[in-house]
Amino acid sequence: MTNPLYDTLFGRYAGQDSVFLHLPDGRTWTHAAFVNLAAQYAGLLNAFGLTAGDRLAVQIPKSPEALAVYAACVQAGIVFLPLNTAYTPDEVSYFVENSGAGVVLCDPAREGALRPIADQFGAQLETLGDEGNGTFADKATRMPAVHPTVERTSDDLAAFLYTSGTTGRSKGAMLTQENLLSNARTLTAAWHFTADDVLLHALPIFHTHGLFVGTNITLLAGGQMVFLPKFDIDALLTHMPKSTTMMGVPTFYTRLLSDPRFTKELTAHMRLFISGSAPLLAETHVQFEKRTGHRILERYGMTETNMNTSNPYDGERRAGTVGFPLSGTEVKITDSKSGTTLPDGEIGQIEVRGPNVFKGYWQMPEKTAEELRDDGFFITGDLGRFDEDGYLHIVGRNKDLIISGGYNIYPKEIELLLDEVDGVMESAVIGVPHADFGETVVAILVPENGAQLDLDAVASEIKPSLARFKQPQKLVTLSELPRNTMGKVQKNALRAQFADSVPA
Ligand code: MLC
Ligand code: AMP
Repeated sequence: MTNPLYDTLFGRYAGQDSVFLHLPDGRTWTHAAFVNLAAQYAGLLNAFGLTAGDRLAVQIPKSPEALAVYAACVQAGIVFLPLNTAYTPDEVSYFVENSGAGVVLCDPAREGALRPIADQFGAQLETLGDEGNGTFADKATRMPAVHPTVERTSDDLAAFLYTSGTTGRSKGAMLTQENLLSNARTLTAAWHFTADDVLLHALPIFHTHGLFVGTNITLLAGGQMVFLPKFDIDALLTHMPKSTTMMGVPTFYTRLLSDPRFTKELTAHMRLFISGSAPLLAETHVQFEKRTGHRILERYGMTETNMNTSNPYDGERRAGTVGFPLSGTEVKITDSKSGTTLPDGEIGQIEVRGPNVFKGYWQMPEKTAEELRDDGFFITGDLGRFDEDGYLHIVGRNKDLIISGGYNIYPKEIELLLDEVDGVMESAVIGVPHADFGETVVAILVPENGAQLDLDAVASEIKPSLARFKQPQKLVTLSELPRNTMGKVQKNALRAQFADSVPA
């Protein structure tokens, strides 16, 4: 093999007229059409001057063409760097600068906003829209539908996925071909994916869940996807009867349950529902089984590690747990101070090791050293315990993180912006329970002596720098923040005080 990830997921489909994608408008894409387009894109990226190891930053709407950009990068050995479509230009600017991306690919609608950023950092800007339109698509039509696959080894980089940090600065998690391939192989086997499967795909393709877990497994198994542009309850209900599997964040499941059209009959053709990226309430699990007869299979993963644990396909899927370590992945619970392994049953930090674990953070050796031990164990920042039957329970987080509808939000990033606002002395950002998103963002502000804060004005001021999903749903003022004897802000106390402050 010359390029393990490309050969295994994409190259094998050259010339094959089997169906790969179903679109909501009834159109289909064959595997051959998909890999041909990817080859044209790979050729074009090379023609732009990008070669193996260079970075391509993409902020584009979900479409088959967008997925083909990923395949093209793998074929050309270019590092694929997908970005949340909700990020503002301010946010995108950081990723372009930090990654040193040579080309930025964006939605035609954002060309005006992103061109100055691309120019500033010496990157070429091209566009790709949700209908396969744009400058990139136009230029690609002139490229041949075959392209020489660049030789890569398993240890070469395939993608950078940025993940925020507790310092407020995002870190580029460097994922190798082996990280992605080993996890796809493990999950395909663990979840019994085959060529008969049709995955109902409504997740975004700029994160691990929708990009790697969903698509890599489908490609490896030779299955098909109903490829929806986003979560849309009507579309999900329409396409579920011809699907066999679905992957979603817990919000998908609570929204389905709140719709009376979602019935047992509608799920008759489905064999598996998988949940992850945020905690699934045991109550949701129970209600789902009552309504459909299906027990949701919950698994646990991260950007840096792909998937680590999963409830069993056969055997008890235990509500409120994330199951057992996946084959080839070691999971241990350690004391956060000493790092020693704790006996089963005790709560500690979750550490993982295996071929799924990333190579480190791009150009941040100190951050890498803090979280990735010399012996290969990665300190996840999650807290958990194994029960007497070996199921892993996630009981909390050692990191200051909010997960809203499956998107991670680091309070520090928002606090740094709030602290800059005139009249704000300091701030604390917390997550509070939310029926739809699981958690949502509340900002607590301490005004400077004598200052009167206009909370709407504060919200407007930070708006340009923050994606909509990160913006506080509520801002409140307090005369001071609760602190412990060490002077550390007691976020637990704030979370208790403001628990009911945001209605669903
Ligand atoms: C959208 N909005 C959100 C939001 N998503 N607000 C908070 N949290 C979210 N997650 C806001 C929008 O800005 C908008 O605000 C309003 O909600 C409606 O927008 P929308 O586009 O219609 O939202 P909707 O389609 O309803 O999206 C909700 C969602 C989506 C839950 C379907 O967020 C989603 O697909 N989440 C999946 C995230 C994911 O893939 N995570 C995996 C990470 S990988 P307004 O005010 O303008 O109306 C990972 C590793 C692992 O964690 O283990 O998998
Ligand atoms: P991300 O950085 O987006 O990859 O998010 C990873 C984080 O999501 C993990 O560290 C966990 O905190 C959380 N997570 C993922 N899956 C689950 C799950 N099934 N239950 C609870 N938390 C989860």
